[in-house]
This record gives sequence, C-alpha cells and structure tokens, in this order.
Amino acid sequence: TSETNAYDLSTCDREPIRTPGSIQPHGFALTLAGDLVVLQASENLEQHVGIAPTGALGQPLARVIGDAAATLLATELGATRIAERPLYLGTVCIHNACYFDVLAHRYDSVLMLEFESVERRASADFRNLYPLVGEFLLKLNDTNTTEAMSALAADEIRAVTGYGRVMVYHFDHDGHGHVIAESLADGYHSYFGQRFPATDIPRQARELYTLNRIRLIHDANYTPARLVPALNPVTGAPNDLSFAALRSVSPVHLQYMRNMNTLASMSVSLVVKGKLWGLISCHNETPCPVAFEQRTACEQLGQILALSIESREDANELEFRLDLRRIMVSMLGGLTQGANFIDNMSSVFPALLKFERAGGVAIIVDEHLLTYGDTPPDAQIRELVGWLSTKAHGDIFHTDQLSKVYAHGAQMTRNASGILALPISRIHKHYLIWFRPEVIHTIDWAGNPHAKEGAGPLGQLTPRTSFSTWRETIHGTSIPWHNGELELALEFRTALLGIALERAEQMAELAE
Ligand code: BLA
Repeated sequence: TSETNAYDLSTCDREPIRTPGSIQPHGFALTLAGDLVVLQASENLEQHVGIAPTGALGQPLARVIGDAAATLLATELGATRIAERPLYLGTVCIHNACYFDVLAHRYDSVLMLEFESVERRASADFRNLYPLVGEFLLKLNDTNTTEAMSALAADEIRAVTGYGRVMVYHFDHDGHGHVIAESLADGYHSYFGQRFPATDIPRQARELYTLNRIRLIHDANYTPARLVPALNPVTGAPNDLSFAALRSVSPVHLQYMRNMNTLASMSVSLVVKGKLWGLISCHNETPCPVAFEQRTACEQLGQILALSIESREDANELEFRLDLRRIMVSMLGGLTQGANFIDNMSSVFPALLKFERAGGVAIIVDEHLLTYGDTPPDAQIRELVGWLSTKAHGDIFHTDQLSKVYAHGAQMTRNASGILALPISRIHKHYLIWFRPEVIHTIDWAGNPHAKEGAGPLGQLTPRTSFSTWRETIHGTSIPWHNGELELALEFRTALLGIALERAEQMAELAE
C-alpha cells in the first residue's frame, strides 16, 4: 500500500550517509589535531601499515607513517591552504613497501588525511589533464544538443576510467532519472533510454551530491573500516564524512549495486543553476580503482558538461520565449482593430492555438461560449468553468492531467487532458481556456518500480532485484505546460485588459 511505501521511503531518507562512522577499506584514514597528533585512525590501519589503531592514537604522525612520509606531508600542509574539499598532498611510500596517494581536507573541526592505496610508485601526474580537457572543449564546440554533448562526455569518461559502462543520467521534475547518453565496453548491456525511479537516490544523497561532486565505490563487497574512536574527539559526535573520498556508503545502496551486477561505481554530479540536474554514473562489473588524478579529470569533464548544458538550456529557453513573444505581438496587433472583443479574438484563433501549443481553445464571455479546434462539448466546458471559478479564485490555472484534479475530467481526457485557464476579467467569469489532447506515452523503467520485494532487515524498502525493462503506459496526460508558456499567457492577459480598458474609455468619450 502507499502507506507502507511512504514509511519505507522515509527510512531511506533517514540513512545517515554523512556520518557512517566508517570508510571503504581500499585505503586508511587518520584525523589529526593542528600539531599533527593523531586523534582517530581507521581500524584497518594495521592491514595497511602494521600498526593497530589504538597504538596510533595520541602519537605524532611520523610515528605512524614514518619520518620520510610525515616530513613530506608536513611540508605540503605548511604550504597549502586546506579546506573542506580534499586536496592531493603527494604520494608517499610507507615502510618501504606500499604507496599511497594522500588527500587532505579540513572539516568538522579536524584535519583528515586519507591514504589511498595506489599501484604506481610515483606521484600522480596531472599534466595529461589539460590536453584532455582542451580536446573535450573543442569537441563540445561541434555539438549542439544536450544529448550529443552528454554522449561525448560519456565516451571521454569511459576512456579516462576504463569502466565498462558510463551513463549520463538526467532527473525530470519528479526526480526520476532518464539515461540520455551512454558509452559501453564489449559485453555490457545498455540502459540507454531507460527510466530509474526517484527513490533509487534518496533526498539526503541528492543534497550531498550537490555539495560533493564525485564519489567512488571501489568494491561493493567491501567490509567497512570503522574509525577508532567512533566519536570525533573535538566535537563529541560521529565524524561528518561528507567530503571524505573514502566515505563508506549506505549498505542499501551496496545491495542495489550487487543486484545490478556492478561491483564498482563512480558518479559525478551535474549541477546546473545550483541544482542537481543529473549524474554521470559509471559502472564496472569487477572492483576497479580510479586514482585521484583520474577522478579530478572526470570531475572537470563533469563541470564543463554541466556548464555547457546550462548555457544550451538558457539559449533554448530564450529562443522558445522569443518565439512565443512574436506570436503574442502579432495577435495583439490584430486585436486592437475591430470593435467586438469576441469577433476580434476569433480572428486570431489559429495563432492562439500555436501560442500555447494547444489542440483547442474556448472563449467564455458571460453566456457566450466560442470554441475553436479540438475541444470538449460546450456543456462540459460550461461545467468546467463553474468548477474553475470556485477552484482557481480568478487565478491562472493549469494542469497536464485534468482527470487527476477534476471529478468530470475523466470524460474529457481525449481532447482536454491538459488545460490552461486564463481569467480575462477582474470582475466577471470571463475565461480563455486552452485544451491540450491526451498524449499516451510509455516509460521504459529499469525494473518495475512498483514491485515490492519485501522489507529488508531494518524494515526499509529493499532495492529491486531485477533491472530488466518494465514498460508502463501512461494515460490521461498531455504534454506539460512550459513556464514560458504560463508567463506569456499572463502577459497576454495584461495586454488584453489594457486593450479592454482603452476601448471602454473610447466608448465613454464617444458618449460624451
Ligand atoms: C545512492 N543510488 C545512489 C547513487 C546512485 C544511485 C548513482 C550514488 C552513489 C554511486 O555513485 O553509486 C542509483 N545508480 C543509480 C541509478 C543508476 C545508477 C539510478 O547507476 C542508473 C543508471 N536505493 C534504493 C533504495 C534505497 C536506496 C530502495 O534503491 C533506500 C532504501 C538508497 N541510494 C540509496 C542511498 C544512497 C544511494 C542511501 C546514498 C549512498 C551514499 O552515498 O552513501
């Protein structure tokens, strides 16, 4: 039932993903005080450097990772301003054996050092980043749709990471995701064109991903390594790992990944106008490391893609509104001529339809009702007007699913699934109503989003186990009303009222 659903989803929303208390074990972490004395260590310290975490607490950094590594890091720390985003300090060799990329960030009252185990025995090399980003920019210049730009980014990120599947995933108004571009290695099946329900990525995760633009899950089968002690000694609360690169992720999500047969995943946030527009989501069937330098490249590609999408959307929006304005201006030119308002309006009927991408339009002035194009029968329109005048209180009203809000809507879905009603008098029940026909469409979901597969151990909704295409057919909706269309409709009304006022004054003058 929808009740259990609401309960389940709110438990997803409450997963404390910023304060998991642990990290992913492909590296270790230390928190330090200003004097580089260790405050906390991850419990896997011993596996990585042979010292138990309790043995490290209260010790200077050099005692834990050796003099050479500690000196290098201390020098870098002295020369760099460390803020909440992890910065690369260098690659250190600990106990002449293992190499680690060291990331530093200062957050939640402590300095956190993260040591990511790496294969290479040298420093990270960021030099290839610039040609890569430069080439990407050049190629972007030759594309002109969001989909084409996204496809380029997907290819590029797959080349950088070596992952098997890279998808660009766009959120719609309801938060559902749509795969709009994809790059695949041999043997990986496609999710292109599929929808994923909003609940796959809960609210707090979206919030975090707007702040922290990249995350990596190295191996979905990992055993988390807890921080010791569990509470941040400075704040007395669990550490806020929002910006930590090794942050352990939600166990529910790890199950989701295993169900999807992807053991490694990386996702890069696409933030457009300050909002999470989508993600670049990367999968690999087997565990797969992506070192900091590659992640940085991916983060930059993601930022460039987001900026390009932003400017493309701005340009499209502008063009769309400009077109509407042209139609509106030409209509108003015609409306100022004749004497009778209704006659005047009927002379611009075709333009009115185009103006609001409608199938039909009706004008209601007192007892007069005039329709054009594909509209419901007059009696139904009059009934609708009665309802509107109680419901919309003289404001503009729009819906793309009338049957959902209006009891008699179901009988008029064919030509009036969508309506936009514009009151055109301040005193009387005068309306202009545009009607949009039903557009039956199908959604290919990656797995049935309505399937209940039982509660998990914590009573939460468990991730679905099948991602094979599940087709849903949507009835009773029209294409949605665009903000520009609503705003221009209001402008049109203002102009109409202006014309009416002028007309009334002229009449008064004539009468004198
Ligand atoms: C996180 N869910 C995520 C993330 C993605 C998805 C990309 C971000 C972490 C990452 O980079 O892997 C979902 N992954 C997808 C989708 C695609 C993909 C949609 O590749 C499609 C292409 N998830 C559930 C349910 C719950 C849930 C039912 O399915 C809740 C009970 C939770 N998902 C969940 C949580 C996170 C998450 C809590 C945050 C993980 C974290 O960052 O700690």
